[in-house]
Amino acid sequence: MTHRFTHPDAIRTRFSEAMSAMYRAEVPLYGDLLSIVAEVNAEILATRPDLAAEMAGELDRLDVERHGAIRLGTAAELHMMRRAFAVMGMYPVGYYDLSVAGVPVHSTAFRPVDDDALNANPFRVFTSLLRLDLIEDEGLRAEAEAILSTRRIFTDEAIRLIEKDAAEGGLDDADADRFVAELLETFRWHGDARVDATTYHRLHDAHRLIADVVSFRGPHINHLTPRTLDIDAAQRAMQARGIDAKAVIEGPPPRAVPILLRQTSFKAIEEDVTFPGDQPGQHTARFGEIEQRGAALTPKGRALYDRLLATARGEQGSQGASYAERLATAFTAFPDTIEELREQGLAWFRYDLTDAGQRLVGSGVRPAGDIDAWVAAGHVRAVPIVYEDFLPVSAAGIFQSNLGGTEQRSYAASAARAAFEDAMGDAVQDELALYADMEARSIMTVREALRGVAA
Ligand code: OOG
Ligand code: NI
Repeated sequence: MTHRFTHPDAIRTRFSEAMSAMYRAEVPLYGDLLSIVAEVNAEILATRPDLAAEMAGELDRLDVERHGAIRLGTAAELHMMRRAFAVMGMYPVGYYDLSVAGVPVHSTAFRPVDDDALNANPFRVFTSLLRLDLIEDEGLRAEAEAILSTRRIFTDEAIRLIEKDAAEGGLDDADADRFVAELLETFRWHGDARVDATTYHRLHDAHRLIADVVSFRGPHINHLTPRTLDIDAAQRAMQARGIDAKAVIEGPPPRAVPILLRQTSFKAIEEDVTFPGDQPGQHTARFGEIEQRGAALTPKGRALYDRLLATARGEQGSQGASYAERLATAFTAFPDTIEELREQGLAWFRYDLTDAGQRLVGSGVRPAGDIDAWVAAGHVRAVPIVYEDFLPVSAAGIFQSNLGGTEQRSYAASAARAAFEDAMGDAVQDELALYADMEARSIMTVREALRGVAA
């Protein structure tokens, strides 16, 4: 039986394209980042045929790949946002407590979760919820709450289509187009503030981020990030074009085998806004970012990453003059070949048959041993699974740099995952379980192919 529903992957692609076009019009520098990344990626693929071959299955998604970020104000907004993302096959993965880094939000990433959906389009949105409970001034907290309680960030038509999708199990093509256009309105920039200048400044004094979330009509998309294959080259290209790039690339140092996520951004731009009564003002929130993704790490690998990063950041005594040097020195302790990462159980892998493995299947010989033996014999290939998520320390660095950089606050660290999930109306998925599952399924497929020979 065929049905008339448009696939969620297709809706997600339409939405991420619409978002990219909108943001390029709103923040022209983002268009520059897209062209830098396109140039760098083309150059790398032309000069590194090994990489091009290794990435074969992933190349299709590279040009469309990007992530964005929004900051929400209320539980109800997060709840409806979760339902809106579900229409596009995006689900909450991971819980990030940014309060430890002095940013009064907690967050999740809405993203596709299974192999096919990720390959079709891995569009992700880092979604934060403001934590009013961390505002000390009770009067200001109540005021912020009252202001937020009267705004409506979704159009009536968007809500109608979200409900229709949930009730009927999908949207047809015309409804899908309408949904994309209506939901886009939620992410649009509105320069006309909902609060007067005095209130804006009071909120701003409590924390820049509070002003950004509370003062406006909606959760404007604050950056969109294309994925590069060489972030050092992209960083140099940004500087060569005179773009005011962040000084330090967040995440691990340059490596032969990239791990996790490296990110750089240009500083947030100062934009004209108007307060009620046509009073002019200025607001700084929106920026651009470039990312490079590498291997997803196992809990053991992640623990090593966290420890070495802490060392480089001087939290446990560090060596080297610049941060880049300290980082490079600390990470000499992180194995940098595919074989070591695999043998030491530091990264997750996807396994598939090599040409030799295919021939073996065809010849009817059943190979002895297990996955390790088949890899050693050259019948099976291990390719690192791409990290699809975010890093809390890096995210905090990104927040800090685009909030003006100088601000240092501290909050009594307190994760509030249960409250976040309660507000959202669903639990966040465990990213480690998702990677473990991908690896296990690929081993099963390979084993079936090779064992089928003997059957
Ligand atoms: C989100 C910052 C986090 C990333 O790539 O780590 C982020 C924000 O500024 O709202 O996007
Ligand atoms: Ni980002």
